[in-house]
Formats: sequence, structure tokens, C-alpha cells
Amino acid sequence: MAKALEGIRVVDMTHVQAGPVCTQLLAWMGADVIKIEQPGKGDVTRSQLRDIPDVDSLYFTMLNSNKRSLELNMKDEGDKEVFTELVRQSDILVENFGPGVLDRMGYTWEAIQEINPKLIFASLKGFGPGPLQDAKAYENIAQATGGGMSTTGFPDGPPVVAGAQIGDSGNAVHLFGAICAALFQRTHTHKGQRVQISMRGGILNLCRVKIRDHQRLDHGPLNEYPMDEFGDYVPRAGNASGGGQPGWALKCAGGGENDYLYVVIQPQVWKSLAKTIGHEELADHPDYATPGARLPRLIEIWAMIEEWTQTKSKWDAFKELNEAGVPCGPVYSTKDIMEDEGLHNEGMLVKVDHPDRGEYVTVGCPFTLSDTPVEITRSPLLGEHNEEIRQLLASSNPKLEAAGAQ
Ligand code: CAO
Repeated sequence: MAKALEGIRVVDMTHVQAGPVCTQLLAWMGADVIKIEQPGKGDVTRSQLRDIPDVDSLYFTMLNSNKRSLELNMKDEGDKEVFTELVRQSDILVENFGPGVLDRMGYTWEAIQEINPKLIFASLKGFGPGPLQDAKAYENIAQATGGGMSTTGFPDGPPVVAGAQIGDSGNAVHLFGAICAALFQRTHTHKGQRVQISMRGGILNLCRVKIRDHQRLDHGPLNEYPMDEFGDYVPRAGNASGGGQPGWALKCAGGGENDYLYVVIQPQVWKSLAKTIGHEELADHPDYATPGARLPRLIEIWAMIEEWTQTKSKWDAFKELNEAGVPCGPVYSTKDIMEDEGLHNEGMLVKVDHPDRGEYVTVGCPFTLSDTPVEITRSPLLGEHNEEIRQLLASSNPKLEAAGAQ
């Protein structure tokens, strides 16, 4: 069965996290992803945060599966000819170098269009057009400048970055979607186009509800936030839910730092929640029975529910509240995640074998297509596919062979 992107070739000039996660998704969808790496050095993450000496790090292996690796020195004229031929024979080029790097290599958008007018040229940078366009960026810089940090944490604490890598892996998903849209448009325009994304813009997209709340400030307090006084910006809301239903993380038995259950109070299940926690008298009580009546009493209500959750493990509390129809979720530590059989069964945690590292666990594809089953294969060793790719390119461009491309 052909996969969604079978027959599509990707020149992968990505490094670190944001770009590689995007091209890994393209590879999982069946594209032939050729990762261009600096000879003898490769993607910087091969050697970053290494847990085993001289072995590609988990940082690299978990972000670069299903790809081929081709070493090319982009400052060498002979290697640039190989690169040019690869661009000619490809459908997509993805890069997340610092601003201007590809231009300095001689591959401006105009030059790329001349080489291959059908190529989709996708770039991820820290910032969009404007005063910051030439600045480099990493995950936390995007979270700081896109509204993520100022709205994360508790009101009496400093701004905090999210553990989920929304600037890098989150934006990789934005970029993947944009590339697929451009690929679809090409089916009727028969030409490529420029796809650009800024990490800051992507964070802002994910902070959409905070910008919603900012505009609500003019019309009164944000009642679902755990404070009464507001300034002229959206404060950090601790664990308050960003949605229309109030939520909070409640302590459970055990006393560990992750012994918490996140509980949401849905109006339609208030009665059954009240009954489950042993406060049936509140089910129809006028001070508690409606969302409006509950809002000013949320702190008191969380304390009542917590009195109940603290008598149970997060797993038992989860089970009982779930049975009562109350939306809730235990806070999983990374250990809980790794031991979760369901995540292994659904393919979100996958064991992969590696010639140097042995077996390791990687995170699988976050979506499924019924006609494109994802089979995760290991990341390539540096330059593992030098010979086969150079031969492939030389077979349709003999001049390349003469120039020493082997
Ligand atoms: N052959 C020869 N040279 C190569 C090469 C190759 N195959 N691949 C890369 N290089 C060179 C480039 O030519 C460039 O050199 P010059 O500055 O002399 O042109 C250099 O390596 C790469 O530059 P860079 O700015 O991309 O890398 P950096 O380590 O200085 O900065 C980063 C890294 C991530 C801050 C920057 O790439 C960036 O801002 N990227 C865009 C945003 C982004 O993706 N950030 C998130 C990364 S995940 O946290």
C-alpha cells in the first residue's frame, strides 16, 4: 500500500529540534527524507546531552528516525553541485538555520526557484518580518516572546516555561501542516512555493486563549482566574483551566510531587460530583448548583473535592470520578508514562533498535491515517547513505560523477 507521501523527496537541512521533528513527520508519512549534515560533525544534537560516550544521543535518535543521512560541505563547490542536483530531484526543502544562512550558501529563494520551480521551500525562523527578523531563537526564547511564559506559572512566582516543547516540537507540527497544504496546492498549480513560519508566531497561535482573556479584561474581572484584582495584562493563572469550565490540580494520597488529579467541573455532572465526594447536600443547593453560583466559591469547592481526593491514590480517584462522568486526569510522571501499557499498545511509545545504542524507546506519531501505517525505523548514522545517494544523483547527472561525486 502506498503511503500518503510516498514518492515525495525531502531535502532536510534541519537541525536541533524544531526542523527535525517536522521532517520526521514527513518521513513517517512515507516521504524519502535526506538529511544534509556537515561532514564529520553532523547535526549538533548527535553529540548534545549524550548518555553513552561516542553514541548518537537520544536527542538525535528520537527526532531523526526514518531518514537518510548525506554529508555535504555546503562551503565546498563540488558538494554544492551535488546539493543543487538533489534540489533539482526533490519536492520539498526544509531548513531551520539562523537567518540568512542559506542565502549565504548561495541558495536564495530566487536561486532555488531557478533550480527547481516545483520545489516547496519551507523555513522556520525565530521571528517573522520586522525588527527581530535577524535574531536567532531557541525554544524558551519563543515561549518568552510569544506570550507563553508570562501566562504560565503561579501569580506570586516568576514566569515559567512549559515542559512541553511547544516552540520547537509544537511549531514542527505547524510547519508540517503548512508543507502538506503547499504540496496539495502544487497538485493543481504545478509549482512550488515559499512556506515560512516563525516560532514566536506559532507560540502566539497556541496562546490564543490568553489573547482572548486580554480583551475580556476591559469588561470586568476574569472570574475563573484564582484572584480578584487584575491589572492591564493577563496574569499567570496557576492551574486554572483556560477553557470555559473551571479546573484545578488536586492533591491525592501518597504525598509525592506528582500525586495530583486534575479535575474539571462540568455543569451537567455537578450533582454526581457532589454525591461522589460525599457532599450530596450541595447537589441542589442554590449557592453551588449553578456555574454562576460556584464561580466566586471555587477555592472553597476545590478544597472540598481535595479533602476527598487526598483519601485516595490519583488512580483510584480518577477511576471513581470517571465512573461518575466527571472529566479528570491523573498527573503522569515520566516514569508513569514509560510504564503505561496503553501508550505502548497505541504506538505512542515505540521500541527501536540501534546498531551503537541498542534498544531505546522513542515517541511515536501523534496521529494515524488508516491508509498510512507508520513504521518507525532508527535514525541514520552520520553519512550512512553518502554512497547510495551520490550514486543515485550521479546516475541522472553524469557531469556530477565527473566532478567527483562519489
Ligand atoms: N556545510 C557547511 N556549513 C554548514 C553546513 C554544512 N552542511 N550546515 C550548516 N553550516 C554552517 C552554516 O553555513 C552556518 O555558518 P555561517 O554562519 O558561516 O553561514 C552555520 O553552520 C549554521 O548557522 P546557524 O545560525 O543556523 O547555527 P547556530 O548554531 O549559530 O544557531 C540556532 C542555532 C538554532 C539558534 C539557529 O539555527 C536559529 O536561530 N534557527 C532558527 C530558529 C530555530 O530553528 N531554533 C530552534 C532550534 S531547536 O531549539
